[in-house]
Amino acid sequence: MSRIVIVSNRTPGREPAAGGLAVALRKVLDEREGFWFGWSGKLSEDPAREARFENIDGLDIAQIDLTRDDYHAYYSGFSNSILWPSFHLRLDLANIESHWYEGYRRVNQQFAKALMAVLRPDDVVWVHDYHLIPLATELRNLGARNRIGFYLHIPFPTTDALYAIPHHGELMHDLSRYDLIGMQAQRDVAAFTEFAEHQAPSTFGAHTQPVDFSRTEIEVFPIGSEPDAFARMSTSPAATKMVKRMERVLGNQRLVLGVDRLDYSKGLPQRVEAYEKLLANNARLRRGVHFLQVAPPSRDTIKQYQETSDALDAMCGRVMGRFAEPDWQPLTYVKRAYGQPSLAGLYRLSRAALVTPLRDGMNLVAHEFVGAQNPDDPGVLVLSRFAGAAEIFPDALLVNPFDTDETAEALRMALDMPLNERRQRWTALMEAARHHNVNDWALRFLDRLAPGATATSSSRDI
Ligand code: ADQ
Repeated sequence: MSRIVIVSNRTPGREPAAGGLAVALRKVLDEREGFWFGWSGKLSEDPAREARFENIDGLDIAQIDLTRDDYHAYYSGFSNSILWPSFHLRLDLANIESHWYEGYRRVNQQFAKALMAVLRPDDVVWVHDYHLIPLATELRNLGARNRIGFYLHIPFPTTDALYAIPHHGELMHDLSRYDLIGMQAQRDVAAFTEFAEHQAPSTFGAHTQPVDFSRTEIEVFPIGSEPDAFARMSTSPAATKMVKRMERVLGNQRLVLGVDRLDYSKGLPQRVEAYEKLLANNARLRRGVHFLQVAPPSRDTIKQYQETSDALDAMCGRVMGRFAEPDWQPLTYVKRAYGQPSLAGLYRLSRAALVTPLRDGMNLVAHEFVGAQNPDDPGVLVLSRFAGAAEIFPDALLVNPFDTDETAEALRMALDMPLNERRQRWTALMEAARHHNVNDWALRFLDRLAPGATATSSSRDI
């Protein structure tokens, strides 16, 4: 059996993996020979160009260091200030400094060189996410003929948003050098197909030939979590400890929960505004409900992230000022990360979760929340239509997160929902979460990428 090489921007660290993704890919590498390749997290003025191999808790990892300048242009610059906002249709927040592209390309070349030196001809390479779109091209330029797959964790943009990205023609050429591209949702494959069919024939980039996806297979592979692991974790000692802490504060109040990285794509200020409207429109609910938003800072060297954080501070302050009383607080806002068991406890304790991103590849919090519910008394999922998860969870209360009146009303429905309906909805959600679990996701992608795999009727050759 061929080895599996997983490539991502960052290699997993020593600390326990935060998300299901790292855990699932670890499992793959427990069962198959192979290793995980990526950036070490270290910056150095004169980094070695060869990959360093290390075994961390049973996982074989190969990593390289980067220079501070390259890292800045590649990661904070092109990846997170141009690609991330554009792919999430936030051109107003993009910072189009086209020179960052050179650093982005250079880092992808460094990745390719270091990886090529340790790659065997029959290794299967699985590349993750928007930081590494050019990697297949760079590997192929060095002679790699391996099967190479790419998984996009974030949404694929509309053609207009794509055109706002410097060097988008090159990037589309780069995508066409993969054998298989996986995306989160039908919506993404539709946007991609629109480009591939109508724009690619007239897109050249720096090439004499137009972009041609005829040798690339594209398919939807919705990622998921490990819902049964979350179910177990939700009654673990660490979860119970967190639940007890919260219960002391809550008394008879019902908990409404939000859990997100602090990112403008997650719709946090809009969510707080919706909660404000809930309290304004339903005086009877005041003192009987408490909103807890957990949002650890991320990418906080980027100005747009600091501004989102400030906007959220202001919104929370406004709601406190408007509704708090000496003996009642309408909300708590916590800017830090918690371990998965503590989160699982919070998910289980809450009567409703607000998962309302303005746009999201999938959104794993939705999956984790479903997994952690008590089947006898489950909470309600209020979910954005613009998360990939909306395709998986039609039984959630789906909302337009830009419409804060609608979100407020959905939250009211969630809080008033009779037990019977909550159970019915949750049963359907749990079935979907199990069906789309992260372990099957990884195996399905690797099956399709395996040498000699043939297209299924659900896949789309373009
Ligand atoms: P993210 O944008 O990071 O991921 P998401 O899918 O919600 O978004 O995953 C976040 C993960 O971080 C979850 O596992 C969650 O438990 C964890 N997390 C969030 N807040 C936390 C906190 N306060 N403490 C501890 N853990 C916390 C990108 C895409 C998504 C896509 C995933 C996976 O943007 O759309 O679903 O990749 O493909």
